[in-house]
Order: sequence, then C-alpha cells, then structure tokens
Amino acid sequence: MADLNKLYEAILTGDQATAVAITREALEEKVDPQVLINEAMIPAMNEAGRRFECEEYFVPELLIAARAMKSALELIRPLLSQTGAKPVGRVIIGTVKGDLHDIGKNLVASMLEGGGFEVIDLGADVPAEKFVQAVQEKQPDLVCMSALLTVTMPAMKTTIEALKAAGLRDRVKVMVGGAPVTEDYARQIGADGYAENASRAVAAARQLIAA
Ligand code: B1M
Repeated sequence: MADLNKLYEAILTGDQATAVAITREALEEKVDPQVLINEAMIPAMNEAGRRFECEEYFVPELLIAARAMKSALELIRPLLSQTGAKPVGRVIIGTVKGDLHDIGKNLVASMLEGGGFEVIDLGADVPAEKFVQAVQEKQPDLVCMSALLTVTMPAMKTTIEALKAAGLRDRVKVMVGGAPVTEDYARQIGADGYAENASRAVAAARQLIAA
C-alpha cells in the first residue's frame, strides 16, 4: 500500500522520482487525490518553508522540493479537472507580478476546472496590463489572483486599479488568495472575494458568480 509518509519525505527532500512513483501507486490504489495533497504534499511544502525560514534549507532545496511536488501534481491534475458539465463560468487566473510561486495557483486552477469552470491560466509573474488585456479579450466572469510573497501582495491592488482605469472593474468579479493574503486584506484592496485554500476557492467562485 502506498506510504504517505514516504511521499511527504520524497517531496521534502526533492526526490522527484520517488514522489511520482508513490503518487502513481496511490492513485492506482484509488487513494483520494485530496488526501495525497492535504496530508502529504502541502505539509511537505510547509515544512520546506519552515526549514528555509530557519536557514536549514536554501533556495535550491526549495526548488527541488517544488519540482517534486509539481511532478506529482501533474499526475493528479487530470483527476481534479475531470468534468463533463457545461462550464459554470469563465475564470482568468494568475500569480501577480514579481511572484514566481505557482504551485498553489495551479492547484486552485485545477480545482476550479474540476468545479466546472473554464479556466484561462496566465501563469506566474503576471503584470496588471496582462490581466487587463486578458479581461478585454476573454471576457471572463471572474479574475483570480494569487500571491505568496508579502512584497507582491500590493500588485493585487495595482491590478484592481488597472481594471478600474480600463473601465472593466464592473464587468468582472475579483477573487484573491495565497498564504499571506487575508479576508481583511482582500476587502481593503477592493477585491470581491477571498479564499484560503483551493477547495474553498471553488465554493467562493460559485458564490461570486451567482451573486
Ligand atoms: Co518561496 N517563499 N521564495 N519559493 N516558498 C515562501 C512563500 C516563504 C513563505 C518561505 C519562508 O520564508 N517560510 C517566503 C515568503 C515570505 C514572505 O513574503 N512573507 C518565500 C520567499 C522569501 C522566497 C524568495 C524571496 C526566496 C529567495 O529568493 N531568497 C523567492 C521569491 C521568488 C519570487 O517569487 N520572485 C522564493 C522562491 C521560491 C521557489 C522558486 C524556490 C519555490 C516556488 C516554486 C514554484 O512555485 N514553482 C518556493 C517555494 C516552493 C516556497 C514554499 C516553501 C512553498 C510554497 C508552496 O508551493 N506551497 C513557501 C513556504 C510555504 O508556503 N510554507 C515559500 C504549497 C502550495 C499548495 O500552497 O501556494 O500557499 P500555497 O497555495 C495554497 C493557498 O495559499 C491557497 O490555495 C492553495 C492550495 O490550498 N491559494 C489560493 C493560493 N493562491 C490562491 C488564490 C485564490 C485562493 C486561494 O484565489 C484567487
């Protein structure tokens, strides 16, 4: 039987091959993908972050941990995004300018797809102008922004201001999230919604679109 502790260790130590092998084994054994994500993968990334903070880990260790997590998530992604239903809304998602963290954003994107949304992913380090251009061209119902760095959080506000300046703010809802982002902060910068994790993001997106 697939060992979740080994998956945790493999991601934490950046052992990509083992992380992928255990994930594949677990999926073959019909382990719920959410269990793999919430009980092994995210805790491993949190521990990598803790080690980084106390200087046991440095950027290379974070990078190989992230690479192992992303490869394992690639196996899970199709399962999260499987849906036969007609899209319930169109979403544009990206990590804001200056911020390269995309694992959480990718997870949110996959869960939204699984929740029946059509998702247009702009990637990471997305400047405000690119969000504006995407809203003009793709006419989404919702813009989702992710930030993992306290220094890049203000780019969410800049993007909302840019949407206003382009006369687009009334046409779309805006949802923000990411580890340092709070509901209070979302309110302060004029976002319509906030979610603390990927599954809450789906419920929040539904509510925002229904409103
Ligand atoms: Co960086 N990093 N990092 N990093 N990194 C953090 C974020 C940090 C907290 C680590 C630490 O010090 N403990 C710290 C930020 C401190 C701060 O700002 N307060 C930090 C730092 C400092 C840095 C650098 C500056 C380091 C350096 O170069 N000196 C640098 C910045 C680069 C840049 O962006 N310009 C940097 C670089 C990197 C790597 C490139 C090496 C790598 C990212 C690889 C990648 O993403 N492709 C990396 C990693 C891996 C991390 C940690 C360890 C893990 C992040 C992660 O993937 N978590 C992170 C520490 C941590 O988070 N514990 C850290 C797992 C992921 C599933 O969770 O992204 O939080 P998360 O997403 C969650 C929720 O937040 C939420 O749902 C997701 C799933 O539940 N969510 C949303 C996310 N977006 C949402 C949007 C929504 C709703 C919910 O609606 C729109």
